[in-house]
Amino acid sequence: MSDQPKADKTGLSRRGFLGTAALSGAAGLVGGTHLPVYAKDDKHKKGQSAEVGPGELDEYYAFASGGQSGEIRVLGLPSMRELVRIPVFNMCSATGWGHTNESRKILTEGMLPATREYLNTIGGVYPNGDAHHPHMSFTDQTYDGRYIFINDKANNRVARIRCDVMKTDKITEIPNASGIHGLRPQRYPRTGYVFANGEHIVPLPNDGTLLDDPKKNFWAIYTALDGDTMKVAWQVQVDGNLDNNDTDYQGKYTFSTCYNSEKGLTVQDATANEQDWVVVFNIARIEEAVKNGDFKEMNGVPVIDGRHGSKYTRYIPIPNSPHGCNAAPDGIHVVLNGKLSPTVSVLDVRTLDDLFDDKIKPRDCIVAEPQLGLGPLHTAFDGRGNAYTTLFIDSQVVKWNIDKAKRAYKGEDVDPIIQKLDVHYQPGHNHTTMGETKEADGKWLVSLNKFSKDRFLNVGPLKPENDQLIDISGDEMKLVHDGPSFAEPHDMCLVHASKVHPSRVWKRNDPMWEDVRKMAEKDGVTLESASNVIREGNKVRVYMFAIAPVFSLPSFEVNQGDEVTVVVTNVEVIEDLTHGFTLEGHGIAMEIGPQATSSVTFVAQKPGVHWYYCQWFCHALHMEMSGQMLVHPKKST
Ligand code: RUQ
Ligand code: CUA
Repeated sequence: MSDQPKADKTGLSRRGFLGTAALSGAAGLVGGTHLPVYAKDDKHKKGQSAEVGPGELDEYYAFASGGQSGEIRVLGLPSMRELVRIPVFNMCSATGWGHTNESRKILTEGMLPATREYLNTIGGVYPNGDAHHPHMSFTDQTYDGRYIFINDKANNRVARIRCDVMKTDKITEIPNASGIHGLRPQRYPRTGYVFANGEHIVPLPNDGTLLDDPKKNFWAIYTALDGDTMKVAWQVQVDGNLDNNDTDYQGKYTFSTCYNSEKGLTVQDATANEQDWVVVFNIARIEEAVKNGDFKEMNGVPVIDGRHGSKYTRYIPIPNSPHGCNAAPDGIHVVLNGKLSPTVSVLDVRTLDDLFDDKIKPRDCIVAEPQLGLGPLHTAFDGRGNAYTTLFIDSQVVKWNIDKAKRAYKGEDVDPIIQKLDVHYQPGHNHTTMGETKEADGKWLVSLNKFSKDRFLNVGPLKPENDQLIDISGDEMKLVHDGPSFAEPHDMCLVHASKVHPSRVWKRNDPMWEDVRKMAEKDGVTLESASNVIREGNKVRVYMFAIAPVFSLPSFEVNQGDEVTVVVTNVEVIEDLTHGFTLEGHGIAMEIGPQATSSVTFVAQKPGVHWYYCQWFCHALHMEMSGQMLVHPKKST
């Protein structure tokens, strides 16, 4: 603990507050070893129990997207208890995401210049997002606990969340593409690439020069980001549009469904064809193209021509406006969900080398096409050869067997359907535990239903959605829990707890506040023991640290019109001892976790006394953890 702060200039010392730490209620956790206690397995004898008793931990993390809320929610499974929310594309009153300098850097640094210019008219950062598809990074075909990636359909972004601290650390705005929707990380050898679909066709370039003739001028773009740098590696221009995507288990191919092969701009036009397609991308050939210069550069990104006839892609006809795209954990099959067709189409990835060598026809890659019911949207897997497909219109989940579906496709008289289970109501995505990895364990399925209707107390016209937990460990699916959720866990990623290793407190050398640390060094200030007010013209930098129940600066003074940066470092070493800094009447509130530094910049416009206080309950004297900013009025001249 030699890197811990000692006494400071205000006379507050760590020792002085040791006595009060006991009052905080958190002291008992110091240095505790936390061996996970998962819900006991003996409860599961007759089917599993979803009950997780008091003090027991869940066996899985569920990373749920927040849909149009723009955030990620972390739940425990099977209890479905919500554990934490991670702000991503939204603004957050609790944590200051969107307001702190640290979050604004992440929100702005990957922005395109035109967006930056536009956003200056509404406060500099996007206040919203539409987060659909959270997926964890992979190493060797299974989750590796490093990152969660997620798309923002509303503002064409891809974000990365660090699983060690459960905070967003990179956001990249994707050029040339529109409506970033389907998103999947590369499974093998590792992530690697993160593939992101542009759902909407737009003029290429979309700079106002080509505003009409969608068939000729509007295009959809497939993007590969480098998951390590979050920079765009390359893009592919395709025919039709792009909806959902997935990658294979071999690192060779990636796939995307297309529901608008017509390139229609209206519902009627976009649904005219009986068949649309799945487009397959050949990763090695595309990398060659980038190396050999077979691309056009657009907004600093190599854009490869992947339209019909190109050697980089193949188009496989699929009925009808297909939606979900799901690779099975057997590493062989990919299920394309027919949406307007009652069928799903099963593609065998082992046929794709021949397809790209033109030895077979596109439809030869389809090895099954079972008719499942109305409105198949997404499919999940149990690792035992079974698939679970949501039927939006029928409000059901259908369990079916891949092998039987293949035999039926060849003409054998077998019924691939094992069971249909009613869900409530209109399911979109579904997800199984570890189901998109080679370690699919077939224990739980969550059906994310778009409507709840009568399932919960009426809360007025805007109702929750319903995320239902289904036990799939036995021969029969059993519905065990209704989970109301607000707008809108669109999709989730179910990860065994043993894969994720979050920190208990921050590390002082975290890159999150690197900029602030440099600024402090220039000012000759040590963040961990700071109680300094540094003035440079009308710029004022206020440094303090927080230790329950005080800020090291009980007050500070500035002049009206000063640009003030407040930097607060939480020097607590105790787990779960988060402080906050809320400045009354200024729209400022930030979270400062144990061993973290947060900062915020504003202009002190309002003369007078303005209290600041800690808004995260930290101590028996939490109410007293406060101070005052004195703003002297501008001298009239
Ligand atoms: S798509 S309900 Cu945005 Cu995930 Cu299928
Ligand atoms: Cu510090 Cu409440």
